[in-house]
Amino acid sequence: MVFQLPPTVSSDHNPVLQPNECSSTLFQTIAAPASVVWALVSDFENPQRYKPLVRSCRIIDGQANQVGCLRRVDVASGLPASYSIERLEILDHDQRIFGFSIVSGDHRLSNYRSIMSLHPNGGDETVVVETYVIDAAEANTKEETCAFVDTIVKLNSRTLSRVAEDLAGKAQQQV
Ligand code: A8S
Repeated sequence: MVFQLPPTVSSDHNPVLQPNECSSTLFQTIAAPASVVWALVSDFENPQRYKPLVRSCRIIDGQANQVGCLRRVDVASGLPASYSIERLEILDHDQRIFGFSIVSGDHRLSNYRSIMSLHPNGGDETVVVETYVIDAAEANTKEETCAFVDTIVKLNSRTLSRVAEDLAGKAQQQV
């Protein structure tokens, strides 16, 4: 499968959309250094560290945290899905850019791709920018599909913020 976000998305998060696709970009400012946030975001094998709906995760193909590897994510009960198979697409430790795609699963998310970039904001703050693109789900409008995904992505970014700030606070106490 070809990762379909154009190269420019890593810098301007502005993908060119097909008629059946929808996209959204979310921002989160976190009171923790980028290194702390990056340690969480870049750990493809352990999304449960900051995604509260993830129950467990394991690498099912390739070498953990190497581009191209696949993970199986099992999610909490009560959701419209139980698992998702996801591919690590981009892992740039220098620029702190992370991208993954959803390749299959028992959910209705089709052709989901996401890119996250971290931007140090001075004063030990980090701005996280996440852009995703997805095909409108069958029998749903683009707005409905994006509203569903936005809810999950916002929940994840709030939890990322809390976990990273806790870690940063602990790191400070040890100094
Ligand atoms: C992410 C983003 C998303 C994850 C979705 C959109 C998902 O893990 C959950 C419910 C679903 O219905 C689909 O960054 C799926 O993880 C929580 C199982 C893919």
